[in-house]
Formats: sequence, structure tokens, C-alpha cells
Amino acid sequence: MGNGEVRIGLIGAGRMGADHARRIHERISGAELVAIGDPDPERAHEVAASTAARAVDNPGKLIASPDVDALVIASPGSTHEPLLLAALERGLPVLCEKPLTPDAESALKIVTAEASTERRLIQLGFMRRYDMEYTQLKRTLAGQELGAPLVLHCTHRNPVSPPEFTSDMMIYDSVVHEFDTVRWLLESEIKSVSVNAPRSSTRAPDDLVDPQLVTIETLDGTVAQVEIFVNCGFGYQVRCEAVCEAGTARVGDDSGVITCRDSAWGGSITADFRERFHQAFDSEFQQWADAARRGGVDQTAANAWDGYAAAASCEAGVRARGIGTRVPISLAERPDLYA
Ligand code: ISE
Repeated sequence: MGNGEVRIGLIGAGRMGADHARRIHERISGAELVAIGDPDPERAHEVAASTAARAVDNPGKLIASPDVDALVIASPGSTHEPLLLAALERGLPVLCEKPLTPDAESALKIVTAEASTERRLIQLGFMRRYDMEYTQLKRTLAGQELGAPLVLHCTHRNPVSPPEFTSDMMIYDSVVHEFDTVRWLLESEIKSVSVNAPRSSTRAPDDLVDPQLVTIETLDGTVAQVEIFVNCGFGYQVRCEAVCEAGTARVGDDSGVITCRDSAWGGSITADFRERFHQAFDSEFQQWADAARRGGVDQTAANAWDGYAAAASCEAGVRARGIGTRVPISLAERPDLYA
């Protein structure tokens, strides 16, 4: 480690990678961004130029670099498997953006490979676990002051979907967050997933089933209902209301400044997930960098097992939408490393 700082290599210079590069460079203490790798050299150079890092065109070379102590992976999910295996091989602490890998089978391979090292080195970027409102909601539920949770009503809205977005991506790219949030909040595995859809919004592209309603049943008997709507038009909105035996608790109401004028009152809604979860991303990166300086990852973060469980739920969700019925989930045996 140079000057006691953890030296970070970042793979992926797209929208999320560029945001993380800026974050590490400007706001994370005890960490230095030393290298940025992307198959598109121009993009890597562009992002590197705004930091003190060098651009590398080969991710394998970046992982092998002796001056890289820890790795951030922000490239598409389809590229993660070999990168994670190479990082485990080198013993590098990793912060990997979701998904761990695109499917349950490859995700389980990562779990097995990490478990065989007997060390947790992979932290998965489910940033809601660091959001102040969500962590407060988790504490409220864990404190039992409202009694047992019975139902979760979750809303996940994006203003507009990117051009390449598909109805399946609404499950595995968007609802993947709720699969993790539900498991984390309730501390229970997911038992089954089913998907219903009302008529699609006329604002959605023709081939997109938007919105969709995803029903998640957990082993402890709670049911979560998720509305995923990726062309809502008005802003980025992520909410969760827990209905418990003795009351309810709700987060995500965008309770910033409320103005009153011209016979009306109101506030603003965040434009995208970088703005809405900006505090969560910063806390996530700071806690990961602190742990990486000690050679590990944040033990309270989502881990490879959580990534595998989320991948299994996404697979079930995509199938459930296709066949129109409830799809049960059965997970492999959990290695002791994740107990
Ligand atoms: C995106 O990849 C995210 O992770 C956002 O949080 C989510 O709201 C969006 O739907 C996804 O496409």
C-alpha cells in the first residue's frame, strides 16, 4: 500500500464506473485510484484523465498489476465471472457492482471458489444496504417495536428506460435490488416469485411490459409486492412500506424541502439512482476501502452468497413472467463461510 492508502484498480469506465472513479478520487479517504481498465481505450483514458489514475486496456493486466491492492468491478454482469475468479486467485478484496454474475449457476461457481479460500474477499454493490433510511427501517424491524412484518409494499420507478432495456431486464437488472432488500430486511430466504402485469403504459416502448407487479414470498411467511415501472416519466422513486402486526414503517418519500406557492405545495423528486443513492454509494465505498486497507471486505455488506441468492430469484422471476405462474426457488447448501 502506498502511503498507507489502499491502491484501487477499477474495471469498467461506463456510466457507473465513471461515477465511482470520481467518488474514489474526490471523496473516499485512505484510498487512491491507480488504474482504470476498459476494453474501450478512449473511454478508459477519458475517465482516467479526470483522476490521477492510468488507463489500462486489458482488465487481466490490471488485476495482475503489483500496485493494485483492491479492485472495483463496474463492467457489465456478463464479464464478472473471470474477473472475480482472477481477483480471488490474487487475494484482492473486491467491490463488485450487481449482479454477481448473470445466472445462478455461474454465481454458485463464485461462491464455491471463494468458500474454498476460506476468506471473504467479495463485497457486492447492493447500495441500499448503506442508505440511511433503509438502515433505519432495518433497525426498526429488527427491534420488533412494530411486531412481526407481514407485508412489504415496494415501489421501484425509473423516469425512462434505456433504449436496450427489455421486460426481463426489469426483473434481473431492476427488481434484483428488491430481491436483495427483502432478504436483508427480513433476514429470510425467498421461497417463490410470481409476476403479473397490468396493461402497459403508452409511454413505454412497444415491446416492453411496463409496469410489472412482482410477488415475492419468503420462507418466514412474509409477502413482498414490488411495482417495477421503468417509464413512469416523473423521476426516480424507490419506496418501501413494511406492514407489521402493530404498525407500519415507510421509507423513500423524498422528504426534502417542501415549498408552498401559487396555491400549491410540493417538493422535488430525484432524477436517477446516482442522485437518490449518492449517500449510500459514498458510505458503501468508504466502508469497503477501510476494510480493504486491512486486506478484507465489509462483513456487513452483501456477499457472494447474497449475490447467488439474488441471481436465483432473478431466474425464477424471469421464468415466472414467461410461464405466468408462481416459481419456487431452491438454493444450494450455504457454505459455512457465509453463516
Ligand atoms: C439500474 O441498473 C440500477 O441499478 C438502478 O438502481 C435501477 O433503478 C435501474 O432500474 C437499473 O436499471
